[in-house]
Amino acid sequence: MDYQALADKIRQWGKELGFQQIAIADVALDDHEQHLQQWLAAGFHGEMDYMARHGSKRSRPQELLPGTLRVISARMDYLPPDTGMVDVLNDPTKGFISRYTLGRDYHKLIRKRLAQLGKHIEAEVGPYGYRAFVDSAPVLEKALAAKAGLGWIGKHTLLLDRSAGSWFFLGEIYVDLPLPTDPPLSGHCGTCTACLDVCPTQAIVAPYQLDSRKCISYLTIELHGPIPEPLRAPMGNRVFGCDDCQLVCPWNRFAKFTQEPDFLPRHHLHNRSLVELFLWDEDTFLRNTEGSAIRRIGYLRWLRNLAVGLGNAPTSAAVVDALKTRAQHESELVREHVQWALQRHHDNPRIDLRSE
Ligand code: B12
Ligand code: SF4
Repeated sequence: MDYQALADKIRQWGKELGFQQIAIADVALDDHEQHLQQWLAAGFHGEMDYMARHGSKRSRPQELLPGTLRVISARMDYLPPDTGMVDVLNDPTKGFISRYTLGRDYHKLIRKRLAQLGKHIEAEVGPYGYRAFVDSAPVLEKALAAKAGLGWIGKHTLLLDRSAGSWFFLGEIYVDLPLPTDPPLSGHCGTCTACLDVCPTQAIVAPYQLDSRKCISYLTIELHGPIPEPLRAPMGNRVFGCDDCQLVCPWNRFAKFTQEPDFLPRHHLHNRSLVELFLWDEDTFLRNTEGSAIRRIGYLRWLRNLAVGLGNAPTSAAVVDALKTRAQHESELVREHVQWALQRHHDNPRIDLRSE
């Protein structure tokens, strides 16, 4: 079997399936395994028990899928053409939703395409051992992609490439084929610390080290209970995920727009006022988030996040009235965040300076 020719075909099929880049690595992740263990030992995973649960399976692909020799990593860009996202972030009356969730949930779409790629390979080589993943199993996706040369891990801990920036998803196929591997890239963060400096909650505690417990993405998506009070004010109007460390990264000037219509922002999620989003009843929430990753957090955590956003919004009758509609909410989680927000408007009313 000419594995070099097969690797070239895999790249070509990948492009035809809508991936911007495909690259191949072996399965030795020794350095990353050490980093992962240190990260877990420091407790930086917070409540994400699944990050610690699988022993060494996450850093040893051959333990997750016995027989695995190579990992094919794939990149799919999700940056939507400019839709005034920065304006939304800078408008404290609006709810900021991070770019990766404005469109359809990426998991299904990418997994389906990877499964198709797996089938193409099968048609060429006959039955072989493989499995496709998109953030769906204990897989060290960034480390594998970095090893394959899809980019380097930046100081904000995301995978980053000189010509692609970081606005992309990763997915991979574990295979038992001895394909030729691609070389890793060297890092190009240099002395830049823009992502560390901009992070509203100082979650990037040192270059390449993220304390998830402080990251707004974790607080709004992964955390189940109350958001620690000292972190609520710095969250501003970020109600689902956070993009600040990517928005400020100079390499993202070179990022390309997505070619996937499914990743384009949906009108009922993007550029909406916090008040409007907060007043959705549960049926409206379920309807408007159908097919979106936002649905995964459920209605109560959605209200929790929005209550924090409203607590940080300029004081107005509309904001206070909206909060009051949920002051007696049956959920303690929601009630407590609403109380916090109302108290802020009571103790420290804020004027919207933009309208002066
Ligand atoms: C857990 C998780 C999170 C957590 C923790 C993030 C993190 N840094 O790990 C939280 C909830 C905070 C999160 C947030 C986000 N996430 Co997330 N997340 C994951 C997940 C499930 C696992 C990541 C992981 O393995 N973490 C473990 C720790 C140890 O990784 P780490 O801190 O990066 O450390 C590694 C390296 O940096 C290196 N390292 C550590 N120390 C050092 C020191 C030096 C000197 C060096 C050189 C290297 C090094 O070794 C470690 C092991 O590889 C992956 C999917 C997957 N299965 O891989 C998606 C994933 C990383 N997330 C993704 C996205 C899009 C996001 C958000 C942008 C979403 C948003 N807009 O809100 C934010 C970005 C926040 C940020 N700055 O990272 C994408 C990233 C794509 C990309 N371009 O890199 C992924 C790959 C999902 C996907 N399939 O596309 N996420
Ligand atoms: S996603 Fe936001 S909160 Fe998390 S590290 Fe980046 S800038 Fe900080």
